[in-house]
Amino acid sequence: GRKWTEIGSLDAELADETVLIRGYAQTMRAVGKNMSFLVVRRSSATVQCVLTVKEGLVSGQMVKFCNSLARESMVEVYGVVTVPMEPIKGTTQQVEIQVRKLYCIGRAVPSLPMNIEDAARSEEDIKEAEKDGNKLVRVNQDTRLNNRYLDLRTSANQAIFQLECSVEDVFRSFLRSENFVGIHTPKLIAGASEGGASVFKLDYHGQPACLAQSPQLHKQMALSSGFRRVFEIGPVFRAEDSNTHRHLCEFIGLDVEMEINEHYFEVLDIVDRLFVTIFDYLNEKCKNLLDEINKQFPFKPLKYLHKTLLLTFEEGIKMLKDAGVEIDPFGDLNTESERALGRLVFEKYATEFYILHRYPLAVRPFYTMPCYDNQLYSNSFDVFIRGEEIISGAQRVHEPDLLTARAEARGIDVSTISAYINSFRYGSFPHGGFGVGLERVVMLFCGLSNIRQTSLFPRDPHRLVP
Ligand code: ATP
Ligand code: AMO
Repeated sequence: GRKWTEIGSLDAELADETVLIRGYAQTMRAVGKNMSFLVVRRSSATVQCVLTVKEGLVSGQMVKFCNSLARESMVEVYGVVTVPMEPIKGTTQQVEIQVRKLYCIGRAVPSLPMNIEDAARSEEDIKEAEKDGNKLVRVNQDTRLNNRYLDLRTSANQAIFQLECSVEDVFRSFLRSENFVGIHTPKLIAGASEGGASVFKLDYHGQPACLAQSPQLHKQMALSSGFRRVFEIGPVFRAEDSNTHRHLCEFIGLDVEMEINEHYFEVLDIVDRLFVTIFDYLNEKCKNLLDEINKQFPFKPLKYLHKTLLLTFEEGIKMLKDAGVEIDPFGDLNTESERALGRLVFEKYATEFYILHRYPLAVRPFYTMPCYDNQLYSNSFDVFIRGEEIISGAQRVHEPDLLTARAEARGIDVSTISAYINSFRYGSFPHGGFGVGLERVVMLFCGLSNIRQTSLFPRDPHRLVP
């Protein structure tokens, strides 16, 4: 039979064996009429295939066929593995294939909208080449996103989405080990769950409806239904109306909701152990992926403490004030002050991951529990990586009359959330939780500059295709 082999597993141990590989024809280099070098790529692995008429291995026709292939065509190569005398430059695998047969099973168009080699180049390499007077092609973000299925073929991009999957895996397995149950809440709902502004409205069989801005109402109703600890991994929709580097109109939310016995610190303890577990896993088990990402997008490893730093909002405000940043002690932090605080925290505590809690009640959603000792503050928190928010969370108001009053005070039409409020009228218990933006976690862990890089087919205000 034929021996199918992954390009990534081709090594000297397979010397003299006949193998069959499948991959993208990355480059073809003709040497005279009788010889050609073909580099074939799959995922992040590349191998050099040699076609030569000399020893009668292939026909001149076959060499010609190889040279006429369009880049990125899908090919199958049947041949013998050899180990060259000299180390091979430019491919990941340190063996070659002496080609016997070459088939093209999926032709690419002759002129690509972007070359994968161009798309895979680091900014550093481009600048380095420019110093020497060589102008290399820089592929801009619109070209990348318009041709995302090509852009995603680069090694760094392949690695980013494998890493993202690992974050999901660890999120799930950690929470399962802590007795959380995974749930799926509806994405078609009757009203806004996070306030009105950024909601996608639609028609639901003649009735007005919304795409869920979060699983907030239903994850809490799951607790009203007797579940004590739940999590969800699912899409979240926000009709963001401006373009930023960290907002998408559709993102993947990692949500948690849990019973509280005595204090919302029980929720913070889950955040702490969950994220330390995720970061440790990425650093220990995903080294190859991080290396691949680093080659194109160099970044310093995230600095985090084994016990996550916990700061109160008041302490944060004081740090900012002491550093001369003008700030409203009962207002929300803006992007700039969040970044500034991130830098101050790093200088003082040597961590780029921390929890800021006890936010002013006025800047938090209506369902947030006020602090018992001071109603100006709330049992709420945000979590930051490298000075940018990845998580919001809080203890919730589980007392239906207070919840109604808080919603009304925010101008929310209570009739649209009566099922949610009523769910707390049948025996409720203290609870809290949080929501994480998956794309932000991967973006910030890897020090990437734009959230579109960590969304497979990003949705922003200007992009609904592909
Ligand atoms: P969350 O949804 O938890 O609020 P977020 O990261 O969007 O997460 P916001 O509280 O909405 O955070 O915003 C924090 C700051 O980010 C705002 O004060 C504002 O400066 C900035 N910001 C938020 N949304 C936008 C936007 N669409 N365009 C530009 N800046 C924004
Ligand atoms: P919040 O609105 O802060 O909280 O969202 C939670 C987390 O989701 C991510 N996020 C986004 N990611 C990409 N694009 C966006 N437009 C976007 N908006 C938010 C952020 C943010 O920290 N119901 C609460 C959570 C809770 O209290 O349980 C909520 O939705 O990483």
